[in-house]
Amino acid sequence: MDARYNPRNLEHRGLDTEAFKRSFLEGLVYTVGKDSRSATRRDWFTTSAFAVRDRLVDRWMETTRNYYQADAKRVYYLSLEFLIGRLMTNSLANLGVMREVGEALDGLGMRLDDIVDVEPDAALGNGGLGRLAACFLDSMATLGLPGYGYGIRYEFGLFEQRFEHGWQVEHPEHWLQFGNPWEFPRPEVLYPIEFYGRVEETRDSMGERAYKWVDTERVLAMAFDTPVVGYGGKTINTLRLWSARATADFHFGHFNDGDYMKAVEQKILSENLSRVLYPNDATDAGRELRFKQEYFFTSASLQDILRRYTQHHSGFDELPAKAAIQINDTHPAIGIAELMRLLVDKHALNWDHAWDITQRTFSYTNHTLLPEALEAWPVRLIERVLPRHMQIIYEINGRFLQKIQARKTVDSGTLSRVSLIDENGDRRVRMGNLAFIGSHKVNGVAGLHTELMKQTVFADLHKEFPDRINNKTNGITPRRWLHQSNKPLSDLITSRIGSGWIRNLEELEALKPRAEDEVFREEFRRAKRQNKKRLAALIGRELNIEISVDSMFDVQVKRIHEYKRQLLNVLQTIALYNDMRDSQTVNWVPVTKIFAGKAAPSYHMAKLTLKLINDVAKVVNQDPSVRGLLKIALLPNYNVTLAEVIMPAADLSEQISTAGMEASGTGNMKLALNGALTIGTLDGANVEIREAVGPENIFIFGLNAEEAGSLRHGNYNARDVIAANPPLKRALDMIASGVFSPDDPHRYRPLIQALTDGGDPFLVTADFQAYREAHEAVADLYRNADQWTRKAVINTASMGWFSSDRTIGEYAKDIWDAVPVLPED
Ligand code: B1N
Repeated sequence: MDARYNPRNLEHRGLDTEAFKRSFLEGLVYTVGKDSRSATRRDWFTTSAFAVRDRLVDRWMETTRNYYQADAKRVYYLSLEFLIGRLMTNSLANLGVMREVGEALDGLGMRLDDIVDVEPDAALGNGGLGRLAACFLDSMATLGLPGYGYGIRYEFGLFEQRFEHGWQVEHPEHWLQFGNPWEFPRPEVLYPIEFYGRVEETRDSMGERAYKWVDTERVLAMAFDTPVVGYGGKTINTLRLWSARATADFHFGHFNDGDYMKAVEQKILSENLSRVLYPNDATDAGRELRFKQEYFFTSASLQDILRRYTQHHSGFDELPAKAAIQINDTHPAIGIAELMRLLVDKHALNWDHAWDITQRTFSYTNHTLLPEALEAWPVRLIERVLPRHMQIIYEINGRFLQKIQARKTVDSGTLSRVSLIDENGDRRVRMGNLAFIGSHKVNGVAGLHTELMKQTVFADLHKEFPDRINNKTNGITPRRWLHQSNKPLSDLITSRIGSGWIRNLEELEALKPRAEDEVFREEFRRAKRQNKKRLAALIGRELNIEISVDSMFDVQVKRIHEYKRQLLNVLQTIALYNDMRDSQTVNWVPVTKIFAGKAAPSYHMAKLTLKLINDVAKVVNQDPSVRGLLKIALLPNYNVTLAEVIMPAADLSEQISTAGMEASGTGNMKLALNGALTIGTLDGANVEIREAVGPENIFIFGLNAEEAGSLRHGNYNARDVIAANPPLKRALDMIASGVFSPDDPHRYRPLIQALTDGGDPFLVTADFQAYREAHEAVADLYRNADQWTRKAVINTASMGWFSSDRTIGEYAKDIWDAVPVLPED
């Protein structure tokens, strides 16, 4: 008998109700240190989480052993963000013990729902990019791929949003305050990370030039591991997050006795590196601390990856065959220079050899084409913070430009555009170009986005390396976004087609004929209604707004950004409000407009948009002349947990970005999977959603990317368009004259001016009429509940391809060359 499997432990950690009950009672006393009389809900949550965690550990270690025994190729997903959310329901559902744990708690007089509700969100991300990384972890574990997530253990996650007098106010999100039962601190897994200092040129034993980075400041990166449970609980992977620790000897030697306090102060400051997540989504913060965060976690991860590799391999020739490193946007792109430094300076490989290994190991995902989001760090900053890396970047660039120059197709304009250094203005390093050049594959996140990458930011590089760019349309995990969050629909689906869809979402296809099944449609509607009731209750509690579950739930939830055009939605809402007041006899479809989303704290236009939504809501919600037909709810603090309540309850999904600007979107997929119909532009993955569900089951409107591009670059005149559209003009005049802000009539001048003097760069006015007509078509369809449900069913049934399992399968095959390692039995 293997010593690892202690039968007493197995009995102790059984998966049946009684075993959980025993663990809970024991854990409450001996792990949490409370008796059942004084235990709070949080104590019960902690107790339950530890009991569940105990049941992961054996399989977790087994997964690690299996990878090691197979000498499997590992996939490393480096991401500055992982937007995980809560883990209790996820762990229980993926382990398959939801019922048992629920019963065990019942037996102790507790309700699972109450316990789940005290868990804070792990909000270590801003939006889609971070959530995608979390979905990918779930899919890698479910598919049995040896995938590791690497990131930062931020002490403060994305800020908590509250509204005070309608304005967004940010509060710190101290998610670790009461401890985190899911993580395992690894104080022995510690790597030094160096900053500043200078480079000394020396000669090695062969008389070759060599470089030493000296007089640096050091910080330590300490690992915290969180198990990532695949569906079925067979494979359990690892998310390793780095936390900054001061070195033990931090500058104490440099100070005299009198400076002791100063030394302690310095020590504390050095731990700021992992203190807080930058709250900008699709914009570049451009601050030194951010750059240091990027290097901090990338260097720690690379050191860890090389340590794991060199334990069992000699030389580095096999690194590309044993490790695939995916960099999530350019945030970890400094890793390309870092791996070169480690291979050349520390392990004495020659440059060409090291470059070949680096390029074959790295691959890069681009998530945005917005110019303000493309990272470009000032040369002067890199020179100061990472002087050796700046030399390496120059060397990469010199050799690269020389090679390119040798090709006769290249002119000087091309050379200056593909260079790693942007010489216009203060000199900057183009991190996108570095990531492109240092990778064997570069991908976009939806078909249109990938095509636009080829035509715009990477046009020159694409011409030189036509096989490098490829598309990997995003996906979402069906475990969290249907199985766990929408029990009514999930149970209904399983009752008809079995539960295979949870692993193989394409099986939803079998639901398509059910669109014609009257009984199924009725049950589908009932499931939606149940979800709408739950959301209506939440809106009642949070906002004290009474909404009808019979109204159409029209939902726009995502970060607030001009390109996402929440303003277009608000203008249509005001126009509808006017229509409802003007025409009292029309049989209007009752509508509830539901908004949620955070604005970057320094993004004034986005914050003003939130205030506008709240101001309009205040007027509309209490106006008796609309007879309750229109309600507006802006829910505070949009996060994963709130999304899990909103997605299942939506009737209509708003995906209305200016065409060409939303790289993919993933909320669009979550909503359609849960049976919402989409109203949207031909942008991002909406294009592919239309192909999947069929053009008759989606409301596409407005300019396409090409038209939007030429309008933006031509002389578009928003003023003429406004003047020619009375409902639009009226809505704008109401905002501009203070109808919604009588206390400050000019409050919204910046928003109005952006549309008029500003030339309306996001083409809100250009798409307004088409958007309004699309909404009229939506309302007409909603009047016919049966027709609506038919299309909703087809939406759910057609979303199989948007599983992140499909996305990850494509990455594994086309980019990583990685295969699953499945446990025996
Ligand atoms: O990445 C998502 C896409 O679905 C969205 O369309 C896209 O907007 C989003 C800098 C970003 N792109 N860029 C970012 C986030 C944080 C940051 O500091 C940029 N996020 C996206 C997943 O592919």
